[in-house]
Amino acid sequence: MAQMVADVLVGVLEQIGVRQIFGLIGDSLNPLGDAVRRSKIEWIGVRHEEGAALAAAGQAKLTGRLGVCAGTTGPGSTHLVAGLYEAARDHAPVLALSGDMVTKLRGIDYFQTTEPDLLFRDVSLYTETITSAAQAPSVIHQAIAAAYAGPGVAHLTLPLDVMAAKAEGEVTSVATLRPHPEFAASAADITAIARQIDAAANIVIMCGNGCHGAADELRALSDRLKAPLNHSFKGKDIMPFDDPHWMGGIGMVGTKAVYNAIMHCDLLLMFGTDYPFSEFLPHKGAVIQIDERASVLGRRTPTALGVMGSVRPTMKLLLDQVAAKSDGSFFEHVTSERRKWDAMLDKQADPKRSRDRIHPQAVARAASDAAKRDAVFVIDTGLNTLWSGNWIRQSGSQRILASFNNCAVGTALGQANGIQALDRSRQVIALTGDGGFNMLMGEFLTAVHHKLPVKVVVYNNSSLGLIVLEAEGQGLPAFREAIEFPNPDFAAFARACGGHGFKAGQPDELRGAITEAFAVDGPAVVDCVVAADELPNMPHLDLKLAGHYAVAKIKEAVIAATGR
Ligand SMILES: Cc1ncc(C[n+]2csc(CCOP(=O)(O)OP(=O)(O)O)c2C)c(N)n1
Ligand SMILES: [Mg+2]
Repeated sequence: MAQMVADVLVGVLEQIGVRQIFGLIGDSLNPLGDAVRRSKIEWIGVRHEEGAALAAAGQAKLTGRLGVCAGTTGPGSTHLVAGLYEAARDHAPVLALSGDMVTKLRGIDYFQTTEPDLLFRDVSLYTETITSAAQAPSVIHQAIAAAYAGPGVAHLTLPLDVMAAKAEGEVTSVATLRPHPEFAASAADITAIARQIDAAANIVIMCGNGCHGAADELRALSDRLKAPLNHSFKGKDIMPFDDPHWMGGIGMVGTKAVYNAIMHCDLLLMFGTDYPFSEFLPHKGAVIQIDERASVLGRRTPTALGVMGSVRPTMKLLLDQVAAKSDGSFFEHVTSERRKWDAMLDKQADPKRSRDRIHPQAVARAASDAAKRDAVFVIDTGLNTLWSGNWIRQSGSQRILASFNNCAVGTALGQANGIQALDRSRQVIALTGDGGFNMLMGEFLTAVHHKLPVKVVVYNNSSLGLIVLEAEGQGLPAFREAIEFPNPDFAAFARACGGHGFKAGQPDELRGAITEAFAVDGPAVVDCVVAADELPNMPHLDLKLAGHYAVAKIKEAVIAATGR
């Protein structure tokens, strides 16, 4: 059979190591589907295209390699868009494919008309329609190159007639389509960093996503400088929770020990992080930032020195130049503060804390304790982010992903499905609020259908819990009618889908339910009914915010008494 343009596209994806395409087939995607059917690539049919985009994003975020998703003409592709922000905001390379009607029907308000290149404009670094067989190879190459260069989302519109047309040539320069290699900072920059480090007393090192793979160098630098290490949420999984250098996170997924250390240090080294919340960054003292991305240098807090480079090779060179410090008192102080904070976390997570209700911290801790040493955790958005983010005790070989910069509810299961498809023997655990699970619970059917044994832990508080806190933080009473909702029996739902379902309604059921769910062969849901009134820890609470909570509480009391 003569090659179609669709075969050219699938052929290059196969060559660069893409193993799955996540999508929902339909009219204009049929030539693509046919080419996939004849290839080594697995087609993973989802229940909602947002699930396809999330799966591709999850893969790309975990591996740094291209994830691919597809939606058909019009509505099939509009459904992709929301999920693609997960890849766009977390800068992960994804190729999104939109099927489209035959070219002769464009521009006349035909059935299912959209303008995909316009629709995908904001979420994509590159978007183009393939308009002819002759143009296809170079545009396909350019799209994948753009996704890797960002990294981010590239999008192609695929008109049905062009995809089914006879191919005119293959994609060339395939070897150029790969993640970019690490590079060290310049010698002059390294000398400048070393000079400032040598002149500073109390130093803190903040480790972001760019520090993955650099744990040994980070420990060596921490020892040399007597500098505590802390991490952004994206960096939490780099080291085991009990590594003595690793003092915990910053901000709401963070510890008071780290907040105080950052506020009182003389020099903060920001390595591979674009941590966005400036209020948790130093108000005084100096900052040096090292990152591969020139555009992130200096944009979150006043920065004395911004250096372009990848963390690992830059640190290797830096270790040859910086002098050892002898005063360990700052490090020891932060260590003792961190121990106190950890003891407080342990107390809050104790399943015996209340006899009649499960505290959400205990859910996170139970999942963490039951997880395999190389498990992948995928965390959803809401109050549950804080429970999972603060109470998981990572092993150092586990991975932790979340909707980091997109902060979108309903994203964990879809991403978990994509990650699980990469290796069905690895344990993948999605931790989600009930609001988040309800949003895309149909993607549990995708897991069952494609034998993706994801484990889903649901924090069931019958509420969009974080919104209570957000409203009160703005001095507004919580709008209960908008925030609270009834849930189905999630365990029964899981069984009805063909998966396994477990429920923990009382503290003494929690560990058993989670352990059993993690042990079963195949996808499982654990419905954990948790206390809805639990408040997260605030490593930093200013007077203005405290005042807003107080005002909101008074308004809520008045509503309770008067009904208005
Ligand atoms: C897609 C999306 N819609 C709405 C929001 C705003 N939002 C942030 S957290 C949250 C509540 C999530 O509720 P749930 O999943 O039950 O988690 P909980 O806070 O109860 O743990 C909402 C609606 C968002 N971030 N993303
Ligand atoms: Mg909830």
